[in-house]
Amino acid sequence: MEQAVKQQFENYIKLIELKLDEFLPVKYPQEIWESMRYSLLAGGKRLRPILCLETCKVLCGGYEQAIPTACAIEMLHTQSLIHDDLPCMDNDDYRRGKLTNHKKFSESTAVLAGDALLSFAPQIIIQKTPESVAAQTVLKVLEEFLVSAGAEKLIAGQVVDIDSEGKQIDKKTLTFIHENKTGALFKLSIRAGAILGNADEKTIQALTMFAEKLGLAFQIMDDILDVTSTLEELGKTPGKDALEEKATYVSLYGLDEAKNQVASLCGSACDILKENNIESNILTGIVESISERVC
Ligand code: GRG
Repeated sequence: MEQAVKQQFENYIKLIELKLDEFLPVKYPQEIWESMRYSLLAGGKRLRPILCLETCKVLCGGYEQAIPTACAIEMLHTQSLIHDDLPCMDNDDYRRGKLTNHKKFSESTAVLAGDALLSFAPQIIIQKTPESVAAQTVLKVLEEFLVSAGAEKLIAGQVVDIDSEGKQIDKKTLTFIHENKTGALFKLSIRAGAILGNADEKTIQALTMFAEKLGLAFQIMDDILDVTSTLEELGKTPGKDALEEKATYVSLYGLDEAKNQVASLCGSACDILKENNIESNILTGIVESISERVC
């Protein structure tokens, strides 16, 4: 990746960290706010908020109006990680290179920290989106956010994922899990950025297709890295999928075919941008960083 694009990424990350810190102060009772902040400010690639801000910027020249939504999406993502790591779900000790929330605090605090982030996030969209954004637009973004977080998307993916542990599942079921468990938040990030950037319906559709390819490529890459990486590289425990007898793209298709699929999805994602004259070094940089990680 070119130095100038790397710098743009770093600028986005700095801005997102700053705003997350500002939007989530410590209040009474201190422990719950500290545990929310512990996981939210623990690092992470900040891919979803960057996608939201950059999509908005590429469409209307600025991203100020998308900052609260981008931060709210990172809160939702962090909530899903806290709950996913709980003993009753994936039972993980490490996340983002640190102890998981329930290991650092307690199981009850981790459940409540996730719940609190989930209800705090839409509050941020409502309270912090600039008044210059039409109420109708804010409502549309809120609807996208709530549907993505709910039983039709994120929760649906997680339920089928948990239910599939130790079972032989077909490729259609695996795609359903990936599209909802991971894809939903990529789609939300990009669609919300497009809505806040006042995109027309055709552009929103094109970006939705782009998000679908990107989200699937990202999850397949996550499956690949689970078998090829270390705890230090991942910031979380590798090898969990095999241990829990989870069907993944690697177990169903094999490592080489999984890599081929990432390359093909990344190629299609870039084509969608080109065909729709959407020029963004950041969006193509994200696609490239996914395909490069598996090569
Ligand atoms: C919304 C109420 C509610 C519940 C959520 C627990 C759950 C239901 C869903 C789990 C979803 C999940 C953990 C999906 C995995 C997605 C994934 C590949 C995460 C890793 O993303 P990265 O690599 O992480 O972007 P960082 O730490 O860099 O942000």
